[in-house]
Amino acid sequence: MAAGLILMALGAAAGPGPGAGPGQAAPWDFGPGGMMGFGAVNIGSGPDPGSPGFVAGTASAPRVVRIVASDALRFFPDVVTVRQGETITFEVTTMGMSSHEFMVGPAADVAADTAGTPEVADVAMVQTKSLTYTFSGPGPFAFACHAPGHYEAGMKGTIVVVA
Ligand SMILES: [Cu+2]
Repeated sequence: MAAGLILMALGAAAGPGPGAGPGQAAPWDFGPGGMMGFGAVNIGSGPDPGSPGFVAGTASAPRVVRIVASDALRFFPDVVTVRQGETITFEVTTMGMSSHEFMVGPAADVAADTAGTPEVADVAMVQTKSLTYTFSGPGPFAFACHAPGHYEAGMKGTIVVVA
């Protein structure tokens, strides 16, 4: 049943964008592990701010948001909504052959690849790395991959901050 729900979620979420085709193994399907809460193996990452069941992430209990990095040089999702002040743990999984980076922080620093901006690097095929970040202030915040050529190809995402 859980697997069916996951497949439905994937089908609804993946849409026509870059991602796994039908029948393709999904790297975030880690098998019969978690079904609820932080152990959930669905890309939907749980309710967004404003949705029923939303629970804001805190420093001691960050909200987990799953991100897939693809060979199409895109992140999925490429828009993440957070509540101002929330602490998020991004679980970044590479789906495809190329390795990616995931940088998150103030949009200007992310765009400029400023040294010291939080990031994880060398996320290789079917590997997952996590990065926890607290969205203090109204932003703007963003995320990006600065592997050579990737950002220029459009491998970036937007953080929407809600009050
Ligand atoms: Cu990349």
